[in-house]
Amino acid sequence: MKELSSLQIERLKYQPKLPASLAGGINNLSMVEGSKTECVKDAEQIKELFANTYGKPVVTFKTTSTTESCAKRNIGVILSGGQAPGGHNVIAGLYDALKQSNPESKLYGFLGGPSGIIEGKYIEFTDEIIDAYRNTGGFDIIGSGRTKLETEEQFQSSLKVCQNLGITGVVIIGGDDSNTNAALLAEWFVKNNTGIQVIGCPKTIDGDLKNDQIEISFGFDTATKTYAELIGNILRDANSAKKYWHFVKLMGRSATHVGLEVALQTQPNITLISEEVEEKKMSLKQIVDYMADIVAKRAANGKNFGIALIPEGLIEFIPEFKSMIANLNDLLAVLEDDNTYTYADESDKFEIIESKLNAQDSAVYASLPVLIKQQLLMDRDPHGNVQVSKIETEKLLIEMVTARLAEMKKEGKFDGKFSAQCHFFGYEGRCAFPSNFDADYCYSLGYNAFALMKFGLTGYLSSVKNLSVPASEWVAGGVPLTMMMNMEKRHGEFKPVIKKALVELDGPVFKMLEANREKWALEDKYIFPGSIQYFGPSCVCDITTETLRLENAAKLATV
Ligand code: FBP
Repeated sequence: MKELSSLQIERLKYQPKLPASLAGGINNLSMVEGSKTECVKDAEQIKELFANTYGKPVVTFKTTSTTESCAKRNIGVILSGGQAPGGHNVIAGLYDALKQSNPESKLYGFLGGPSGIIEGKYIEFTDEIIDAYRNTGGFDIIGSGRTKLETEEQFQSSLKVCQNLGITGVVIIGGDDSNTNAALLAEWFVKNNTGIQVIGCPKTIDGDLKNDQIEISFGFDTATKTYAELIGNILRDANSAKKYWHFVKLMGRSATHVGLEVALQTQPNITLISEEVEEKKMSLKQIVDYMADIVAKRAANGKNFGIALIPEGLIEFIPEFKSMIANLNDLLAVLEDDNTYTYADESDKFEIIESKLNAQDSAVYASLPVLIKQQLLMDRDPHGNVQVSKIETEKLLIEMVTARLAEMKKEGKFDGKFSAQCHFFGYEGRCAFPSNFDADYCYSLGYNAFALMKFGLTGYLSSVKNLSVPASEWVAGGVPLTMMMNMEKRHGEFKPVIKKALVELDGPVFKMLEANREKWALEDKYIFPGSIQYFGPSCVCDITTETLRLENAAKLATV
């Protein structure tokens, strides 16, 4: 019996590329410091909360001819939050850098996410373990989790675990919430003179952990290519059978970077962008009218088929829902703590909720189908986020578009057929074999994370920039986590958090969609990207995303 597929065997052998500044080896590096930094907003509060780690400079690395090895060190690593292709390569890069700096050094992997460091559950990595996971998708090497790391007790237990293992550095691989925790842990470790450094690595397929210093989070490249392949296949199917409308919800909890990227790669008939919905204050009815109008126009041209991309987080951006969900979050937190409430049955629960919300929010909640009402009451994730992956917006929209088209039929404005299929693409892309881009980027991020530790830094995010050019020209360095922070309301309280990067409506990526979507709605300009290629010509194996290409081209144009 085969134990590995041919692709698995070949991918294990792939040697990820490093930026030239790191390729000279971990022992031949020098660090260049930039000027002091400020956070994005709420400087007073952030400065006070991060008195020891605030305002540090951005740094970059250069190769030097002077060789300097390191004393033996023990480092721990955590995978945190949702899976993203390339996580194993971050660990491989970190491991290789650590062992190159001193073969006696040890890397420990905390199991099951941040809870691993709190509860002292870990493994020690060996060459054998690392070699079995090089260039593979998934986080199964040590598992992941969404435990928040923020209380004094959790920090105390983490300290004990680190001290028992002789750990002097922790790398947290995560998204905005997990890196917020990394910043809190870094600050606490410095404040308590523990000598333990904390470095973050930017992970999330959502692509919303980015700023001037972080061009993209890892996993976005592979996940969007995976979804684009699937959407391309569905476009072909729709264009062949010519009988279905496909409503596809795409992952990306808040921002619509995934939907936007996939739209540019495939050119579907409808692409909803949450940020635009919010900016234009579009109601659910207006969104439905917009979609029904395109369905009717295509039907008038004899096309009773098409494809619509719906962002996972849409519901939270529709103004009437945004307010209702925010108040519902606060209400659910209160009801959870107040055990005087018991519910006879589900409809009793809905009634209590409706009676406790203000009139406007109550009306919005009451107007929803039971399925969506139930889904909105599901547990929040540990960071207080609604689990939008469980809210079937695609079904809600199909139901509402069907109803609107029935009305239009009566008004003589629609004379076609509307038969819809729904899909949700999210988990399909989070553990794919990392593309060459993600394999290289992740390995570099991990390698670079150790370089930041080597130079004694803490409270930094590993940063590798200049990503639209060949890997050898990438720029490796670090950016202080506090630089990305502001204060936001979570679980009813204002907390320091890393600001999410939403789609910029005046940015080049959205502008590209805006300039083309009318044409794509009616004329069929579908593109079929096919599957990710790992071996073959560079023009198909090493291409990155349209998002990165357009954003970096715009940056260059303004220089
Ligand atoms: P991260 O922000 O932790 O990377 O996770 C993002 C995400 O993939 C979202 O796109 C999605 O809404 C969510 O995870 C799903 O979470 P879960 O894996 O807990 O179902």
